[in-house]
Amino acid sequence: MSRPDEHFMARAVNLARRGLFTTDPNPRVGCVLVRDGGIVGEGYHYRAGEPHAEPNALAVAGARAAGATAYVTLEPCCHQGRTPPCTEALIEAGVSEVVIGVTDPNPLVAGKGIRRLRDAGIRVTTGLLEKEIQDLNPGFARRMKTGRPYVRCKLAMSLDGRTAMASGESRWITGEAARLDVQRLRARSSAIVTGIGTVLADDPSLNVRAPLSAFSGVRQASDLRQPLRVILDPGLETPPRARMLALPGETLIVTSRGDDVAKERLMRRGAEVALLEGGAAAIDLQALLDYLGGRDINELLIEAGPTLAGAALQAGVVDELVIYVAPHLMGSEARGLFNMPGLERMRDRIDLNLVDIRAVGEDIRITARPVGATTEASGAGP
Ligand code: AOF
Ligand code: ZN
Repeated sequence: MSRPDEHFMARAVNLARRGLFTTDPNPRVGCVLVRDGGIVGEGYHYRAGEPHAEPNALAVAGARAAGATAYVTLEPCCHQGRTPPCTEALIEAGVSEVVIGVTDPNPLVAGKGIRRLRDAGIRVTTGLLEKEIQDLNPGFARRMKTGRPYVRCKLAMSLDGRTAMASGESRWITGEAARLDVQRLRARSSAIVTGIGTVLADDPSLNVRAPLSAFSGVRQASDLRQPLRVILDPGLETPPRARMLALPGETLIVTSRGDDVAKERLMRRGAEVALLEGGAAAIDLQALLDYLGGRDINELLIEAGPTLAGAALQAGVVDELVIYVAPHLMGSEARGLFNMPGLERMRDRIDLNLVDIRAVGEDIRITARPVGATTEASGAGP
């Protein structure tokens, strides 16, 4: 691929990024139309149910789209979904060439969009800035390919690897900039998972609440989604007065206990209760991922204590760790990040690949992936 191609695709990627906090469960997609070396139209997908990137770009270009080259981060769709097929819009507009970043993993499209364009006499090339584009849509790609979400686990620790004092006190380990960064992690996620232990100990909100200016691309506050809040609660112990039940957005309590009285009480508080396989002590995490994938959850964020975080890591369901490291020491009485019993020898270690390290305010953010995790993406962006 030549340099101008990369330049225009990079522009399309930047446009796609504007939908980071709003397109869910759809992918983030951008499109740039170029004729005679100049941009004649550009657009991106903002929200599911609204037009895709291509029709938005075509609307700007108007008649100038004829003979243009379209740079699209994702293979144009060729099916009727909530909106009409983009392939037909490109063909009708007389676009002569389409440069595609990555193919659409959606089985309704996957390769068929390309074929439809070629059959109409349009020159099509694929594979440009793939890593950047995959980083925008790790959850969509994972769910389309496997039916499961992409799982991030967010943690905050002191420089000596501690996450709470022995008393359980843990507010606040990181500074304000890191907490704002976590707001962005939440806002891009379809769901946030925590354990009953955290609910009982901290009564967390797990909502998106930062000012609109923190979420670049979001046009108005009401466009910002509240991710589904999920409590793993095998024994159905969530207090009906738990803070998150009173907040805007939905809370789903996943349990393995069929106690109708407790369930009724929680449902009256607006919670949804789902019964899932698993023992009395813990919810089966593999079954949980299948279940949440079935509910169109793309990116899943685990924000939990050492028990659930450790169990998720040991079960091999974590694709990405996002660890905020704060510049202080909490000492040897304080608690560690993961409860992971049974690791005795060096060969039992869980190996990680560091994907990204950067300063966030006075803290450091480390993004890492367990070795062996399959890669739809390779880390959090800026
Ligand atoms: C594109 N351009 O900008 C996006 C695409 O229900 P719909 O009509 O919104 O269709 C959703 C599907 O379309 C989604 O699953 C994915 O395969 C594709 N998304 N395709 O050509 C876009 N967002
Ligand atoms: Zn489309």
